[in-house]
Amino acid sequence: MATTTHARIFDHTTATQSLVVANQTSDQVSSSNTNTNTNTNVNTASTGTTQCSGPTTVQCSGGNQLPTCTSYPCLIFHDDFETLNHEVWEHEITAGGGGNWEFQYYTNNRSNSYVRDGVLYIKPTLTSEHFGEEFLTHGSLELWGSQPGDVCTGNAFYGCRRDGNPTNIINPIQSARLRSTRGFRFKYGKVEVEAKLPTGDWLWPAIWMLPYRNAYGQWPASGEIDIVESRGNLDYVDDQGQPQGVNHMGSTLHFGPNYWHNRYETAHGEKTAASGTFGDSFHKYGVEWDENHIRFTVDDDEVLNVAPAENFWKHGGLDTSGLENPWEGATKMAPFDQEFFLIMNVAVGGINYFPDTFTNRNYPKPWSNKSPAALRDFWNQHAQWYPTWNPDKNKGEDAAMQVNYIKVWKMKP
Ligand SMILES: [Ca+2]
Repeated sequence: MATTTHARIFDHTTATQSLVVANQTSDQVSSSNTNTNTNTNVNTASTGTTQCSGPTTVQCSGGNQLPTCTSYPCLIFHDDFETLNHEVWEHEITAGGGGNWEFQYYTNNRSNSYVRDGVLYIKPTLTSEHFGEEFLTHGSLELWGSQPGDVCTGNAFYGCRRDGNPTNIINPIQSARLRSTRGFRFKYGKVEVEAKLPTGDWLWPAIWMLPYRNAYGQWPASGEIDIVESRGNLDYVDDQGQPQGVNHMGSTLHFGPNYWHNRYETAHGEKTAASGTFGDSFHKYGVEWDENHIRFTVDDDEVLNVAPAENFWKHGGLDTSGLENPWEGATKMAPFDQEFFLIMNVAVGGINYFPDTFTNRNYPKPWSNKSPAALRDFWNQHAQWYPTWNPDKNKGEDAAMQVNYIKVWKMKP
């Protein structure tokens, strides 16, 4: 199951730019016994001087003040997406993506992220539709910004400015990535997300979590919790012929003392949809996380359960590595014993998540992960992949990740 597809190791031979530290994944799945409409369990956020946000988001903005819990399970976060709450969700603005040289850039507009009828849409579109095709090869994508609402959020991987030329074109896809860094973060509890994943070749949706503070150092030493990731491809299989497209999903923990010793292979699970796909209807992704284990589910079926016998250093077989243990003296769940925040995004392509060894049955993969011009190679074949996004049907929303709600409960004091 664990394939090299999840490797975040940057291949230096392909690099036209500098070494990348990747983070792109997502998801948590969890389970269960909570009624999906547990408004009865909502604990009212304490008022005082803190201004609390609207009724659909049980969360005080600014400072991450959680509601006071008096009974358990205690709903500490609930976004039903009746509105797009910018106090909770910050849009990332960057062309650097998740460090996998993906083909999208992230922007903050209501074409790529919006709510309608209680559903959040994250919809990728073509950059050429906004700026013209000439822009890709001769334009400059300048994201540095100057106002609080438009400053670039990540310059890693040339994220704040890119200049196009015929070989190194500007990211041909616009998309969105939202994070709750300012508005909501938590340690231990249960997460439930109801979402419909995007359908369309080379789409890479993710619902995931990163540490609020890097208490144990840089990625992946402080961990990454991927609730759900998928590939939107219509007909895509791995080297064993097993499904790897939109009918398939995965959950993963990333952890290790450094970039080269990420032991995600020991904390990764996958599921194929029993029928249909994860893109043709809403599914429930869950995470149960406490001081002993972290467990992921889809529609209450277990995807992955990681319960380290002693700690993550031993769980990952790192005790024989000869390296320094960044979690020395910490709890057995370290690095997953700190506050994490939520992230939702739709990435496209890149050079790590779509292995060259997998087979796209409808037409060959347009780019090689070793190509120095993967963006160009991908874009040049858009007559093949873009129709699979169904841009002219259903407002193009088949290619959008759709999130109906996110709920987080604290399960005990
Ligand atoms: Ca909703």
